[in-house]
Amino acid sequence: ALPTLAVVGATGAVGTVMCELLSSRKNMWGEIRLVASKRSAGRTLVVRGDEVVVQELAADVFDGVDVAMFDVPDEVSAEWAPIAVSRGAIAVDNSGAFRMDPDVPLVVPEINPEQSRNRPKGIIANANCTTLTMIVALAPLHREYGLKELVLASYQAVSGAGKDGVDTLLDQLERVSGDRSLGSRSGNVRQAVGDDLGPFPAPLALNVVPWAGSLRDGGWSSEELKMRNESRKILGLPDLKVSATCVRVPVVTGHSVAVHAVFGVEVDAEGAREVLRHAPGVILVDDPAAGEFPMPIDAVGTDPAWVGRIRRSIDDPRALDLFVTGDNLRKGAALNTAQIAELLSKELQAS
Ligand code: 2RA
Repeated sequence: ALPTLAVVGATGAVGTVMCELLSSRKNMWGEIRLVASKRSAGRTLVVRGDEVVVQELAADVFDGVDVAMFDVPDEVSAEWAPIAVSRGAIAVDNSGAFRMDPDVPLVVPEINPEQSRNRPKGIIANANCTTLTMIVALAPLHREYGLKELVLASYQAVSGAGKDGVDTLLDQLERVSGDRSLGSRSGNVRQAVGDDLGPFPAPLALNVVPWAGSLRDGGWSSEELKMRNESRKILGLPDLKVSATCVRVPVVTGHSVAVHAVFGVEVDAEGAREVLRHAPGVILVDDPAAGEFPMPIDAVGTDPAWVGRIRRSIDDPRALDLFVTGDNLRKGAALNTAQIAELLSKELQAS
């Protein structure tokens, strides 16, 4: 029989995309249980064409479940993923709660699928969306040239902060759209936007905000440290030098990263393009003369990492500069989780 799947957080921003993906990908599941907080329990969602009633999160919803996906905040995963495991499920967690735990593999199926079998805690972690956006494109370049250092700047969409982030941006855009005074030097976006900043520390409409996550030592944001620590773990490079600056931009969905990557040997842009043309999960979009570059408006709703603007550094023949864009709710979250769960489904069916 096909394994039973539970989707915890089914009604959230990522959970909604997960339901779409489970309806469109090759079916690897018997029963699919949808689970959410008390507030959303009782709602009906459509998965694989069937109406499914959302159940409230409780220990017994995991009875008989083989694989439980968690698309919920860190503290909910930290509490409930071990409960799912104690009830016999393998947990695939999309929160930050377990990513850096040495006993929890951090799996990207295009890069390190074999690690999904080594799960001493019964938990497999899914990387942060900003890391996932770029890592699928960087891993094949690392295999070819040997990565030494990354200097990164992210351009993160508001849906990374959930539905509240999206509503906040759209409300703010409505408030500024008719205000022609904003075209003059005396225009004041803060005033036009008003007090409701939603989950962000500053207005997102007509602005960019160099901040995502929470404050950590040395002035770094948690999101910047995630890019560093998770890249090191996924690539198996504990000494990789990584400096990231994470920036929120007024885009609904689609995280982008500008990458300066230094390798151990000399590189050339056409060689890198050739590597990326054949890399799984990557689409090369690199024809600036024709106006073709990777952009969120094109990448949204698609599976691959879109890569382009590939240049060899003028000042360092071992360095490449490039731009990557991906759907932060798909490869950045739901898709990668679904791919990990599908590895488990295959494993369970074979055993
Ligand atoms: C963000 N990476 O974009 C976070 C969400 N996991 O806010």
